[in-house]
Amino acid sequence: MSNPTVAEYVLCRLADLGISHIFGVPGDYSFGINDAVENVPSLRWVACANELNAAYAADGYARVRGAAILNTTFGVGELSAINGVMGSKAHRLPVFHLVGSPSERIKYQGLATHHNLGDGDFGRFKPISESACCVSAELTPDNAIEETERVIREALRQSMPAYITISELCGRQRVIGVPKVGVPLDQIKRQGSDPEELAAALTEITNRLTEARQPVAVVEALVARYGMAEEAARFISRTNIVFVTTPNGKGTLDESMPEFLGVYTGEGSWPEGVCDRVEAADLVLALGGLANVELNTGAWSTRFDPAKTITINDRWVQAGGKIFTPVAIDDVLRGLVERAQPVPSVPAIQPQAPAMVGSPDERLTSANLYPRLQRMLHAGDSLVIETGTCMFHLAKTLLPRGVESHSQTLWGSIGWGTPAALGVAMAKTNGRTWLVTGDGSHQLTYNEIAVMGRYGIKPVILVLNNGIYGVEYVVAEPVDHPHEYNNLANVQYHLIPAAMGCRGWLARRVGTVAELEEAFAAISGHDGGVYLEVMIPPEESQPEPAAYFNRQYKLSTPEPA
Ligand SMILES: Cc1ncc(C[n+]2csc(CCOP(=O)(O)OP(=O)(O)O)c2C)c(N)n1
Ligand SMILES: [Mg+2]
Repeated sequence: MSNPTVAEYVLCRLADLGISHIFGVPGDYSFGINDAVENVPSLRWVACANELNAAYAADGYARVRGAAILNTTFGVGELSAINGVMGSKAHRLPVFHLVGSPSERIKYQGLATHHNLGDGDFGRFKPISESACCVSAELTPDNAIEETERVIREALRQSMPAYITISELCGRQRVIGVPKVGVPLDQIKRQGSDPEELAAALTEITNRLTEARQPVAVVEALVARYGMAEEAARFISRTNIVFVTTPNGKGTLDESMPEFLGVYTGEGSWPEGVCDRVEAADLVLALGGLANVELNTGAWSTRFDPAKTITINDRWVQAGGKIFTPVAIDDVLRGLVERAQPVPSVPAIQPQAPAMVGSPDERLTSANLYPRLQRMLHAGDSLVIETGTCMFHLAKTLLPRGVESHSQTLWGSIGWGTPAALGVAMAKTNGRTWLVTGDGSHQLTYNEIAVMGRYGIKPVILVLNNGIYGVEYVVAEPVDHPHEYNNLANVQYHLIPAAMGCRGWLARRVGTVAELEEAFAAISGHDGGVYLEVMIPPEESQPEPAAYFNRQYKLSTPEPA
């Protein structure tokens, strides 16, 4: 049997990882890759509305499957995807970005083509696209087998995107050499450890845990990126160490675990008592590092004493001034599970589901919406949380047993949520995908609803219609007039699914508690997509005091001593 083409080969190798969908927009120069998808039976093409949406969808997919494939065309396509791919880099997701480029027969003659500046320079976009990735390769028939192995290995090792460019000509030519067959992602050892360093790191951590009277673990999303969420849960159950997540780590571990205290984000922590409890700990074990950015730390109000903190990063452990490296996060967590001994039990804080408030005829508000939403989530469901006011409310909402959540607490690119929900839903094998998004964010990418309808995806979408970029009002400097730039176009959101060709969707506008409850009752027995336009009063988004604005953006000249 003849060898596969270069494009078929790389697609097969990526599919071996357990990826079964490819998100993208076709285009000249990329047809070699587009056509190859049709020859790889285990891969399904997902035709996204635009390249940025495709990148966001791949990001969502990689959060569930561990890796994803994105395909765009030269210049115009790849540049449109960059914001999304950069977000995947920030959130440590191995997204393989395949880009088709002009044939060597064009490049070698220096012919000018479209999707370029008319000067025959074909090297302009590669460095730009590469900057959103941790590794790159230009595949040819001669190097495809070796280069594909290198790129996959490095993207998985660093858990970051990879840029793979294939010319239209090379994509259609057969690989030279003996093709390799890969294994699923969860069977791959992604990073190695130095045995002495690992032993020393494990001894340091276990000794410090034995001495500690009041230890606490802080869980970050990176644990899940290396497929270690279950191992972290096992460690917590065996030691009974109490734990918190950060907003960025929320949904990584089951919030119904008895050891779960809440979400630690400095002064914005939830529930009451969590901040003091974390800051009083004599040992903080940070599983998966700490995303030390203002969105994740209550505007840098978290307090971690380096002398009392041990941080388990992707490939190194820090205990005060001691650095252990290279030690892979999976080796460290497995080692800790083996050595686990119960730590002193201290009274845990029991976070509660938000209280039910609001009578049937009351207008909807955040206060009466989130408790009802919380009670609709069931084991196996995933919750996608867009950046905006909903992110702050949902960080403080207890996730029921078996519910995971995803957000972009670091990159924070609005519009991510809608396509990411498509990716999450496609990657999942059971449970519903819920999306909570503000109206402003949704306007950036709502054309992806048509893609959901086309592929029969059945998410539950809540669009919070306050008519404004609400969170921008909250964090903008208080002034005596509304900012025109924070006001939105008056969209009839609940009409979108029908206009976008979504069949069998339940789409409604809800403005009162009774209307919301009725819609939620209808959802339970509904086998189809759900789209609720939830009317939220714009008055909820009151500006924070000027002092907050200054703390967040640090604009005032500091008081000299
Ligand atoms: C791509 C991008 N553009 C602009 C911003 C700045 N931004 C952050 S939040 C936000 C408003 C979100 O408004 P909406 O989705 O309506 O949610 P709300 O806060 O009103 O609930 C904006 C414009 C951003 N984060 N990302
Ligand atoms: Mg809004």
